[in-house]
Amino acid sequence: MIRRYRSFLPVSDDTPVVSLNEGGTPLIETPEIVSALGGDFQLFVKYEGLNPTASFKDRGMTLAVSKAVERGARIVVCASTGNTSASAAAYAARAGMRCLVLIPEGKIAFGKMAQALIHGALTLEVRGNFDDALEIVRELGKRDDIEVVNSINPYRIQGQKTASFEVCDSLGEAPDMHFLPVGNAGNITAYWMGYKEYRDAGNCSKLPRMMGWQAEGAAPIVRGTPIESPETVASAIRIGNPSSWEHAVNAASESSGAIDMVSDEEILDAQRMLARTAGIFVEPASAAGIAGIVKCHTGGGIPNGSTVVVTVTGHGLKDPDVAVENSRAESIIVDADMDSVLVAIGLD
Ligand code: AN7
Repeated sequence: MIRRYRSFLPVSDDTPVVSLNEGGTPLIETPEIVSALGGDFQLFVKYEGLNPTASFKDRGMTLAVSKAVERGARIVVCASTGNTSASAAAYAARAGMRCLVLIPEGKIAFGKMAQALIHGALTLEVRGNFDDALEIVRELGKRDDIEVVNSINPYRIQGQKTASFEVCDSLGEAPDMHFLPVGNAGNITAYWMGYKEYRDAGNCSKLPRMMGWQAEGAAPIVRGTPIESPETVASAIRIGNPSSWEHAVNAASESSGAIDMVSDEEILDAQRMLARTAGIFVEPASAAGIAGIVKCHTGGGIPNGSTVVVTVTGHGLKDPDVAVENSRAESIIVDADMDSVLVAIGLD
């Protein structure tokens, strides 16, 4: 990814590129979703769960870790709701660096915990939330041998902006509207930066309206005040005081977009709907953008004929516990004979 968009990124020939072949994720047209909503627009899903560690974080991590190696840092550190830690752990392993992750105790999805542990990151569960963990990480970052790879690291945002380049390259133009979930607000900041740079370079001629979505129980930007104890089923965006708050607000206002919120129920309905209607499995936080499309369309907010892109940020397999529960389905145990199977499927 760094090699492909090198001229837009802060790298030189001397930067040692640490990569797992991230980026190049599919942009999938989903007319079945639009039909289900009774809409009249074109919808494309940018499936970021198909990155090497199954979330969009890899785009920023390849650059942040490459630059850390370049400057001679020895330890990669982050606070995380799960995906940043998974990505940091993998890229640190690739770079031969140590990795320390601070996660909120008991509040990250099972798959993400598996990733931090299997890649060998020293994993601390903090008795507190993401915001508490990030405070500590900011302090740790004052040490010279430590590289903080949260999105307060500007290379993270620089790397993540490549997703908007890919959207424009696929469509041949920027979309009219771009939906995505908002947690710490780095990604909406990155996309907006990317779209503007691509337009300035003459690679697209317009800019999309940026439509960011928080979960109702963790919607500090929408409510205009930090949330002390954020709560949502979408654990990835359970964040009460986003680092890139101002940038997110600017992206929404400069683009005539919005930052709004959806309920946990709307998020779970959207996760199920996307899986059953389009065959795309995403984690709950990623479904917030889909829920945002449903809400926006219902309110008449998507003009007919629009080209709409939604970034689904993380793979559904990250959070199997929520998925099984949200499926509202159960497997049936049967004896290993034809009669039992026929009875179970109602064909006896
Ligand atoms: C799947 O991993 O903050 O608004 O520590 O994992 O750029 O923060 C994750 C965030 C959306 C929100 N979707 O993105 C972390 C972390 C998924 C995420 C977001 C996250 P930002």
